[in-house]
Amino acid sequence: MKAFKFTLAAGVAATLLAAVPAYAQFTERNIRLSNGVNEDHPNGKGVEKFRACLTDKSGGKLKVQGFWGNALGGDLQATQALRSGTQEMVVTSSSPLIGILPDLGVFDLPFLFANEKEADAVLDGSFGKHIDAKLETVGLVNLAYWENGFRNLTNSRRPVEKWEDFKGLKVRVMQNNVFLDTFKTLGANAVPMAFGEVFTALETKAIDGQENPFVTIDTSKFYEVQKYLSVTRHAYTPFLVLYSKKLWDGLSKDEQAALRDCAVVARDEQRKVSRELSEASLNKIKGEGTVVNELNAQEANRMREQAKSVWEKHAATIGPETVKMMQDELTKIRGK
Ligand code: KDG
Repeated sequence: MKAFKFTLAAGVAATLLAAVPAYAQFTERNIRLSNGVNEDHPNGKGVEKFRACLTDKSGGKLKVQGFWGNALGGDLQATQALRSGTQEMVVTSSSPLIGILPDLGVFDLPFLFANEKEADAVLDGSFGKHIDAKLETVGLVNLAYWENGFRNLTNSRRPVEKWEDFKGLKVRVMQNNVFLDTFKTLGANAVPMAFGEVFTALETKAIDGQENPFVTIDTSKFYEVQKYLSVTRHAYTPFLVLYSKKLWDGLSKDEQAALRDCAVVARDEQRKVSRELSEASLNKIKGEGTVVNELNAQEANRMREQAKSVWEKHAATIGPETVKMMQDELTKIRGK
């Protein structure tokens, strides 16, 4: 029996190693990758695909250890750990990082993208590379853009059917001045707060509402403490798949290439799962008793008009070159 087990193990090892070209340079590494969301969020499938791809390319030498639900700290705290070289990776929203790189605020401009197709084209094209280059100057290597998604409002007090209904609602927003201003401009009492504190703040009624994509409202169970969901699609936030540049610079070219390739393979899986789960999450939220309303086209346009002033106000802090580049890219994609 022992001989059989040895032969089997040797066979598996040989298969794994056969997948790796003899000349490839890989070192045994444990890559700690943290998320603010829970593992049943589409990021769970993304990390699974990323891990399997790296195992295949490195013969099992590059291992990914996933941490969920802010186990290694919130988005900003984990990102700072990357910059100091004490953690390898984080999958984080771009929004909490604008204090590190103001240009990231461009993604928070209200009603920027009309649909996922536009978002993918901008993020995976020259504009995404423009942001990637800037991220490297602040110690962060972005391997790919995954999907956080279109954001919608939940609250415990009333349906929001027109922008005036925001008045007096205490709404948690990400720690980001563009979001803060957007919700203040809509009349809400905006409260910046780290993601990990949101559920308790909603449960204790310290805040009335929050805003996130359906899959996050589902997998973070916000529906348990939110009576109303209003489909506003007021912003689309990407996830950055970041590697510590301090640690990246110590990797071989083969390891860097494998990480980049696998983050893109995993991106396509994560987006696919995110878009498949989105509808299912909305139905689940409805099934749990949350009252869902969709803004009609006229009220959605009025909300867009009301939030327009945020663009002018923040263009200077985000960076006029970055805002113009985004606008030019969208004009090109829309064929206008
Ligand atoms: O780590 C990712 C989460 O923190 C992400 O869901 C951030 O959308 C976000 C929020 O509302 O903070």
